[in-house]
Amino acid sequence: MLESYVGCGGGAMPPCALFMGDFNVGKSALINALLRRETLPACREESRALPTFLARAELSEAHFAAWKRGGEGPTSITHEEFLNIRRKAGNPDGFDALGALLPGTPFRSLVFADTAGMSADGFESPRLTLPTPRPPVLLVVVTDIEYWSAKHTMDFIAHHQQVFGGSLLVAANKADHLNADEIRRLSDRARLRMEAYGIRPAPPFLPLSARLEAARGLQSNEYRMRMKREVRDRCDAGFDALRVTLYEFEARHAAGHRDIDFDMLFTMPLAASLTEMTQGVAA
Ligand SMILES: Nc1nc2c(ncn2[C@@H]2O[C@H](COP(=O)(O)OP(=O)(O)OP(=O)(O)O)[C@@H](O)[C@H]2O)c(=O)[nH]1
Ligand SMILES: [Mg+2]
Repeated sequence: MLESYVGCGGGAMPPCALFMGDFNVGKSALINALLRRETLPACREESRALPTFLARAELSEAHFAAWKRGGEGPTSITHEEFLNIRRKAGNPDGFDALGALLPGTPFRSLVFADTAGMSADGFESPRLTLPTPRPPVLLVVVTDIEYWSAKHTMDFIAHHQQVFGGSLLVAANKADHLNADEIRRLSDRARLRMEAYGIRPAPPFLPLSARLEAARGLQSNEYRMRMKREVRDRCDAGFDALRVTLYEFEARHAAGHRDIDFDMLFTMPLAASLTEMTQGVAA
């Protein structure tokens, strides 16, 4: 069970699910699948993603904003500008973070935070520190299930298990690349491997597939149809476990906070921690 927080500011801070992991493992694709819309670019090309915060808002259409530390506050932008700023050359104003307020997404008050791939540009082993009192943040460590036990990933999990006090899970994505036996074998061994590495208690390890999930609601999707039933079932079960964990985390921390706006997104303590971490590594 994931630990609950104490002293999270009288419920004023919205709970947040933070997605971190290597470049190209599917962080953005997972968030898109969870929110059931293609808000974030998910592509093979390496992105220099600024920390990006997404939340639900009672609006008639999606709104996007960019933010600069020490600047005048959020700048309203279009979705196209939002996508462009995520490319390095598309950010001449030097924004530090991006935000999206989306109508009708499944999570009422959980903020989603997307981050840059860790192995990009020497961004190899970031260490995130959280302010005190610890804000309600659940860290989703996203990995490619085939390479999940690489040393830098184990180090990353071991370090952040301490920082997040157990509010951490491993999303082992791209399980659609494996057969059912391989998925089962890797999942069975994951706990032992982490414990042997000194990660105790081992966090939940969820084999899943953002790609299969994105196609789940679609009738007769070719990619899902091609997949062996057992693989599909295991990936769906892993994704359901992720979704349920996020809903539970949201329910535990959502009480009493007000509607989310851009000012709130960009002034969350987590936003400062993430921009400092990103800039510290880039410097
Ligand atoms: N087969 C398969 N491909 C996936 C899956 N999830 C993501 N991908 C693909 O993997 C590539 C990277 O996905 P992204 O979501 O952009 O990965 P990311 O971790 O956000 O990448 P960066 O932001 O560059 O660090 C894209 O081509 C996705 O279509 C999956 O579950 N299965
Ligand atoms: Mg991404």
